[in-house]
Amino acid sequence: MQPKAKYRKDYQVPDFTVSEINLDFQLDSNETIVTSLLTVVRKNPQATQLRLDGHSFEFLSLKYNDSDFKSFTQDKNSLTLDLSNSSDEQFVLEIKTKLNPAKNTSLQGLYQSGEGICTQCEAEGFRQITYMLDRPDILAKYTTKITACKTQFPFLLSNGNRIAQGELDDGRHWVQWQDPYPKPSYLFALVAGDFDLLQDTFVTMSGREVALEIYVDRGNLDRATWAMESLKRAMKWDEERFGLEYDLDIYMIVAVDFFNMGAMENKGLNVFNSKYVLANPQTATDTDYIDIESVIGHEYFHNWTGNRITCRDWFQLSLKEGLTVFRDQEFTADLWSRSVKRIEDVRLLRSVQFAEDASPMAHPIRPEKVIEMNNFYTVTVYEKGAEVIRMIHTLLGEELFQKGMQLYVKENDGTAATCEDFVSAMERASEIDLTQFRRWYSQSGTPELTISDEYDERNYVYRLHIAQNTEATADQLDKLNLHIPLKIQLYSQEKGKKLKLLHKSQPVSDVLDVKEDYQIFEFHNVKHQPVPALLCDFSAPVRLDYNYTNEQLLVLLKYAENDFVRWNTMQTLFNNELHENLIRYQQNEPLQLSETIIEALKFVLADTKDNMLTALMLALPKETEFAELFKVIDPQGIFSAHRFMQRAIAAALKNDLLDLYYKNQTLTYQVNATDIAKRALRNTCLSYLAFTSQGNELVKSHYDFANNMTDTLAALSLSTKAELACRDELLNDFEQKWHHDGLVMDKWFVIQGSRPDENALEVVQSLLEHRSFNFKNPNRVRSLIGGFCSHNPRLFHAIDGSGYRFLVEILIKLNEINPQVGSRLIEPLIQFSRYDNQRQTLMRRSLKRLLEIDNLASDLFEKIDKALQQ
Ligand code: B3K
Ligand code: ZN
Repeated sequence: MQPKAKYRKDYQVPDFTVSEINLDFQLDSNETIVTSLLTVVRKNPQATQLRLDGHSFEFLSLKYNDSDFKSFTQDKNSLTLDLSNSSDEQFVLEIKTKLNPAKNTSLQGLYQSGEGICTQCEAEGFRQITYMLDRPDILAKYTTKITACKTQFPFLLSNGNRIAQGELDDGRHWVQWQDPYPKPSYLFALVAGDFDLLQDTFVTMSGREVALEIYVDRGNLDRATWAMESLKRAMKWDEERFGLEYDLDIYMIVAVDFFNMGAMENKGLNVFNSKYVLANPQTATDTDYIDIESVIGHEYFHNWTGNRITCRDWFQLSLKEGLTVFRDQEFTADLWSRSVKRIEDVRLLRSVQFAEDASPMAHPIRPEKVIEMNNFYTVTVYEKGAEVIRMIHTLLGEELFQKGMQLYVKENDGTAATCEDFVSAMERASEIDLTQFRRWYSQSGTPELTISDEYDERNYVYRLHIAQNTEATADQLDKLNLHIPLKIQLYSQEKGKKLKLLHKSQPVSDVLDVKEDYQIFEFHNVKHQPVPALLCDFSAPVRLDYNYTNEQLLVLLKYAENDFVRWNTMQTLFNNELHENLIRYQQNEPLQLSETIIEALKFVLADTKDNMLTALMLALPKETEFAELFKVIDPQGIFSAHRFMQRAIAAALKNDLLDLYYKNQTLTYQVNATDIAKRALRNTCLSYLAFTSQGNELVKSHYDFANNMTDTLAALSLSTKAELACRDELLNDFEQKWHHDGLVMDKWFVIQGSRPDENALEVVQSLLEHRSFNFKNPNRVRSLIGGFCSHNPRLFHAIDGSGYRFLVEILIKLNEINPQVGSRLIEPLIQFSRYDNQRQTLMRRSLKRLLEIDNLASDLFEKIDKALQQ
């Protein structure tokens, strides 16, 4: 039987709700007994059937107001009570179930992670614990009692406040928790285990003291301090920027090793992938530090945007995710560098989200149709969702945006809301019409702006001709015009001076409201033909087509005030150059490096104002970023053009690069903006130098003298990328030092997966047996297998089909163990329409093989089915 799709348009107000839940867990790794007391309220007096969701447990018993109850039917995923003989407006159900956490490899519901036990209920994991109206618009008050062996599970945690605890004669103990805030079942959490505990406090803006607790595996206490500092920064920032204060007396974070995603915002008890908690200079890179802070912030910010105000149904997921990503982006931007953060976010959006829009999985940020909800925790819902919020912010400005936020919170606190509730609050608070803007919620695809300009030198008039178009996507053929905020600047050709934007003689906004399929914007009193900087700060998630000359690009690179524009200009120069070389490669002509690129890079290297920006501007776009510019991707050609550019730039600028490399040493390791920037710049220089005759010597000594993971990893990764003589020695050394630590080994596995030498697949296959590898751990699987399938495009797409066959074997296994992880890994395979016919045939064949698996999980089915229907 094929899994059934749900549609947004079919939403119905529930007939029943649950006002209170009293849970009792008799916890044991192999046999846990759950007793759930549900206070059910009949909201529709006519309703006689109560359907509860539930699967993957053993059902023991059901009582209705204390009496055994037999009028029900069951199927694989639900239990339906026949209530035609009762007219109670309110009643209590008692449901008993039996679970086996140790056998639950899906990592949803209640499962064992290492020696501990924890839960993951979003989106629909609660129904793997007990029967429940498992939908986000059912808000109930939870009381949870956990009883378990005291030596095995000294800590027993759940949401809210600890209200009672005690010991039993048989060596077990119990703790009871109560969460005063009604919440949907997906925010329920339970954790039991033996941990080291880091404690601190935070005093909120109204003067309340909150206990902060971070639980980590024993021995890891020194790796939790950064997370704690990050949490305090997040709490303070949310008060200062959004006026939002924490509402419980305790905030707990638990780090676990087995986790399907990054982290989970359960009320008062966040469960985190240990990757986003643990850090010290020996084990974590600068990027890890920043990522940890951002994920800690993200989950914390959910307390308001997600928990206090949750989603009416899962189609509204972007209501909480897009908004919370926007908030975490702003948090990082305010604490570190706004432009650097913007550049990084745009890189992700353009490479991964644009690719999703072009794939069979294309969907609007508020999807219309879903088979497996877990498949919709996507870059579209999250990152494009955040871009949509950012556009509202651009249109309204900070002050009106915050006014809109306050109204949104006031109107929706304690409820399950919709995206429309949010937009409507923004609209009413600002009195800015967002009617057309709302289409961003319902329309998928990446819009393209085609821009040309004309200069009327007699009348000093400059005109921009702007056309918008969104191509059909897999899910939606007809596209409407969007309201696109296009931020621009004009620069003078000679001195690169920024010009005032005037209409008649009145100043006009630098944000153009693009709304039609074709519009002309006119600027007056422009004395010379200007150079336009378009889409400053990436003011909308669109592709831009304007035919810049090299001279214009050099003006923007040198003089634009907007950092994003300058970085983006360098990207354009790189992309043009890569493109030309790709064509030369495909036509069997010798590849070459232009004078323009050298001039641009020399300028960048000489600019010492902002090391981090210099590092970002210096780096070539990744192969996967470059690939996104093409309808049909040539992985071998892209690899070769990329490789050529790396070598040619290194050869042409060796002395400048060496000079910067030596100038930017950091002696002690500190996590601050200055030092992070120095390391980034130095390692970017090394990424070119590795490809020179001195490469081996430099990389080897970089590795030997590194006193932190950022530098160690830079060297290790370059030794494989540039296939240096020291490669195997460094890889072995790292393995010897870290094989006991899975998190650190993930870095090594990614490097192995993405190694460019021809036998990479063989290596990856043999590493499936490595002592640090564990097929049941999502982090390991993503590092090694994801490293190969997503970060090694040339070899994954090997023309003999070996990469595809490998992924099929892996997915067959993951379908049994953990389909959610499998469904992430399958992405490169469903994007077959982006490749040549020969590869397409092989990829389709692989998908068809998968479709034949018995018991194909809905996660994989949904993606494969969509892909093959193209
Ligand atoms: N809300 C969770 C993600 C849940 C994913 C379920 N498959 C983490 C987050 O976005 O904060
Ligand atoms: Zn989130």
